[in-house]
Order: sequence, then C-alpha cells, then structure tokens
Amino acid sequence: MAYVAHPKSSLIPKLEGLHLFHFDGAPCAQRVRFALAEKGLMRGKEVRWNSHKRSGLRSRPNSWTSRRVSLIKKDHLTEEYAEIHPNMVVPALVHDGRLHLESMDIIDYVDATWPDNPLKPSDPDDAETVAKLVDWGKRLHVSVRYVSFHWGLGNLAKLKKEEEERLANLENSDSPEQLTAFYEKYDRDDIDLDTYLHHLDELEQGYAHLEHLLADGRPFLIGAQLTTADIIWSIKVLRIWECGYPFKRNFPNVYRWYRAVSMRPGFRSGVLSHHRRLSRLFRVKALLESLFTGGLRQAARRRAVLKVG
Ligand SMILES: N[C@@H](CCC(=O)N[C@@H](CS)C(=O)NCC(=O)O)C(=O)O
Repeated sequence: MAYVAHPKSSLIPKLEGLHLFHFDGAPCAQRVRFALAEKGLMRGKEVRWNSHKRSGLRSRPNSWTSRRVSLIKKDHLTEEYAEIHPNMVVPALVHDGRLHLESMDIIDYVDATWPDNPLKPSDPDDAETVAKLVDWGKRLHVSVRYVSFHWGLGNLAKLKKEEEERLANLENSDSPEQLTAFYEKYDRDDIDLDTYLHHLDELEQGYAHLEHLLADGRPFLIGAQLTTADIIWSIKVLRIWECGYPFKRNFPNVYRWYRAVSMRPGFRSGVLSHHRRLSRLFRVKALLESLFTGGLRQAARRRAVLKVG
C-alpha cells in the first residue's frame, strides 16, 4: 500500500512539497527521517499535525514540514488521523498532495524521486542482498514492538480503556498492524514471557547474521555504500540498545558498525536531533530496571547462558 489514490483526509490534497506525519521516538519514522537526511532533504517548519492553516501548507524546496503525531498523547488513535493513515501508525509522507504509506516504500519513493546519493546499489547481486536484508528487517518489525514494549516502555505504553475502544472502532480489521489485538493482550499483561523471549530470539538471529557479514571490517552491510539495509537495521539496533541490550558484548561488529552509522550527519540530524531527550530517558529507565528488577540486559545474558549450556 505504498501510494494512496483517494485519501479520506481533506488535508492531503492541500499540501505542497514534502510533509511528514511522524513521531520523533518511533523507529518506523526514524528510518524515513534518516533516509530524507541522507538525500539532503532537511527538517523544516514544525506544524501541528492536523493543521490546515495556510502558512503550513507549503514546504520549502529541499526540506520537509514536520507534522508531529504524538504516540504519547495518542494522536494516532483519532478519527482524524485514521483518515490519513487507515492503519493508525506513523509515518505517512505527503508529496505534492499525494499520500505515501509504509516506511520502506516511502524510502524507495524518496530514493527514486531524488536520485542523488542513491540508497540502492547498482550491482544486481548487491541489490538482491539489500532486498533480502530489508525484507528480513521488515519481518522483524513486530519483534521490535514486543521486545521494546516489554523491556522498554512497560506500563507507559498501555492504553486507557477509552483509547482501546477508539482503536477497536477505527482500525481496519484487515490492517497488517493488528494493533487492537496486540493492545488487548498487552494492556492486560496477557502475553507470556516465552512470547517475548521468542521475539528477542528472532531479533538476535538477525543481529547474528549482521555480525557475520560485518566480520571482515566493512563499513556498511554490503560493503562501501550505505544502503536501505543499513537504514532499516541501524534503527533496529537503536531501539533495542535503548532498552539496555548489550550489543557491545554480544555482537561487537554490529556495535562498531552501528556506532559509525550513528555518527553520520544524516543519522544525527534525521534520527537524533529531536530524539536525544527521549532516548536518554529510555536508557536511564533500562539501566534502573537492570539494577533493580532485571531488564533486557539480564534476559539477554540468561539467553546467552542457556544457548551455551
Ligand atoms: N509497516 C508500518 C509500521 C508502522 C508502525 O508500526 N509504526 C509504529 C511506530 S514504529 C506506530 O505508529 N505504532 C503505534 C502504536 O504502537 O500504537 C511502516 O513500516 O510504516
């Protein structure tokens, strides 16, 4: 569902240039912002996400207007947002009145529309490797949700009863995100530890594959060029690292690669510029949990011991 031909929201056709509906702490939006920055498209005006005011309808060339949809205030669980994104998730990109959904499809669209600094390799074998890595990353999206909610956000991510009801009324039954079904269980602590550990295991299998690829010291996943594979996987590391996962100990090559990618100007401006405070908060929370109750760090250690045993 990359491009939506007839969006319900009357705001969409009014928007000129680039407008991103996003949240600074949301991994799916972080990937898009990272890609936009790598293409030289910088964050411009901040506008209320649902504003129809004339002053916010047109973006400057080579920049995008930020329409921040707060996942904390649950802006995404409103009828107005469901008219923009029927699956009620961020991000959504509008370019000259046309609505694009799905973060990796958005990145492909941006890459094709602004061809400088390509994010896809021209060599067909490399392109196939990138496509496989991106697909794997996409499949792990749900695992990031389970692991980061359980060991990161905890009770903070639970919905109130009325929010749950609103979501159930508004979410399409065929939405691939299936948020209603997830929150129904999550809000009632109805997901067992084995399920969370299964998702952690899925992620660790992905990181183990990257660890192997990166063992020869290459700067990026396929070699010398930063691609969409680095974009999706670096954000997958960021979120789980913020939850306290010991990358340096468990996957040292992944850690080295992630550190280098995260120093790039595109990562710093696209991903971190407005996320630093929340990121620090996540990390302090994870640290306290690892000291007192046993967080992701301990879960990862127990798993490593079990695997060796
Ligand atoms: N497949 C979608 C997934 C988007 C998605 O799940 N977004 C998350 C943030 S990373 C979200 O908005 N979640 C809302 C929630 O969990 O309530 C994409 O890649 O764009």
